[in-house]
Amino acid sequence: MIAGVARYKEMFRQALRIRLVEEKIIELYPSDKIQSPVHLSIGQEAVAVGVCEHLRREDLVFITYRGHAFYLAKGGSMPQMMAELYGRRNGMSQGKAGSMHLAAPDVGVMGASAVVGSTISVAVGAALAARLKKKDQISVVCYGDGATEQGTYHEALNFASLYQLPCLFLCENNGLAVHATLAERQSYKIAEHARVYGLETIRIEDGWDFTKVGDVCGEVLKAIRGDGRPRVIEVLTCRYKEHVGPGEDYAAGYRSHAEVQAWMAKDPLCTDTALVQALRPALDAEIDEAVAFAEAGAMPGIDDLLTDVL
Ligand SMILES: Cc1ncc(C[n+]2csc(CCOP(=O)(O)OP(=O)(O)O)c2C)c(N)n1
Ligand SMILES: [Mg+2]
Repeated sequence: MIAGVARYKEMFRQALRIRLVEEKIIELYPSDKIQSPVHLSIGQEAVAVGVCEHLRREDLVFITYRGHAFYLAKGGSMPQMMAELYGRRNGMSQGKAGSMHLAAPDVGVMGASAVVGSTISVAVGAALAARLKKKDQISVVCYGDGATEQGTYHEALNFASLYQLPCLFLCENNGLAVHATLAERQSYKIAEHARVYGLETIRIEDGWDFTKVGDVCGEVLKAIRGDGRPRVIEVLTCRYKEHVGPGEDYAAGYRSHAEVQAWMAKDPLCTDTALVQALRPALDAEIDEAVAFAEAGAMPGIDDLLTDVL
């Protein structure tokens, strides 16, 4: 693994790549070319970049509707993602899945769902399959703080702990479920509570710090590969944009602009402007190519309506 300044730059590049793709989505959105609701990861990129630094191609990730960052960090094709958002035939699911259901099984992105918490038990099933087939493979499931309020989350943690399955439960805690804050919703602390199931848990407070997230994920994944037992990582993070859509929603009154600005003041993608300038031209060129690929794609026709459905 690369270290020091080279590692910082590479992780920064990956996080910036994701942010710039989403900023392009924001720019394109008013044109109505994107045929899909979008839940942007802007502000949360360090989580995906940190964990994917230590994942192998054969490791599996199960993600959420806020999935652009994980899809790209795990190696999903950017042009095919963009074409998918455009609803075109050359999209990764021929335009039928949209932004909320990204998948790229060839690189281990096993899929996402709009139903909160619904990929958690699927990830545990995949970890059980890996155990039974004696595969050296970890299932990583990423979910939001809101998903921990679902029954399936608790069933999955209990089952994975009981059968000691090679699974990493990775909670992206942005403190919000749509417009509801943690204080309004939860009587428990996520990491502390997961210990009830006998799982080792770690909480990372500096979720903007991709190298720190990478360091912790590296240690935890090494431990899972070593003994095949499940673990939990909770990362505090910050969603900069509205819950769904390309805009901001401070007018909704559930949080202040100052709160988000305090987070941005620590975020290297906002503060290290020299490195942004240096990396931007190559990334912009890659993103422009992805957009051109999407725009060149054919729209599905009536004949496509029932293909790949069953
Ligand atoms: C089972 C289910 N209940 C409710 C919803 C409506 N809903 C969509 S997103 C969301 C918030 C989820 O919050 P969290 O898990 O923290 O993820 P975040 O959006 O913050 O990334 C809710 C309640 C849903 N999609 N599925
Ligand atoms: Mg949340």
